[in-house]
Amino acid sequence: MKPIRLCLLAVAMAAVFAACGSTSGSTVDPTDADATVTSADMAFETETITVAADEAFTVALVNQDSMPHNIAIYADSSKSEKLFEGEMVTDGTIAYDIGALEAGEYFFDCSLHPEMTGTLIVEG
Ligand SMILES: [Cu+2]
Repeated sequence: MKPIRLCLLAVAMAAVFAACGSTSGSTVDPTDADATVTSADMAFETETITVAADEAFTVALVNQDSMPHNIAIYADSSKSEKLFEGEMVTDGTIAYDIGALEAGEYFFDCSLHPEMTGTLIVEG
């Protein structure tokens, strides 16, 4: 019993250290961003973010995966009108400067993994 538990603990600790470890892309303090999206296990853990209308804003992406992710913003889930596409980041944090948007509800996803989706609410 005990050796197995110790082994599981070691695996869990390694995962935690890996998540806190290396970063790539431009690194920023996500607390400076107007909104923060966290991705882990091939999904956006933060599915809805809210920002103010008619002023430029920053969104931090905290990607805890070893797979690259980004945030791409579209007018709606039909993805017919792309408004923003961020640089990819792998196992790290990146901040995106996004231009002012009109009040409304927008759709975002990861360009590489379209099954990762979220909602951007721009409040007027
Ligand atoms: Cu992705």
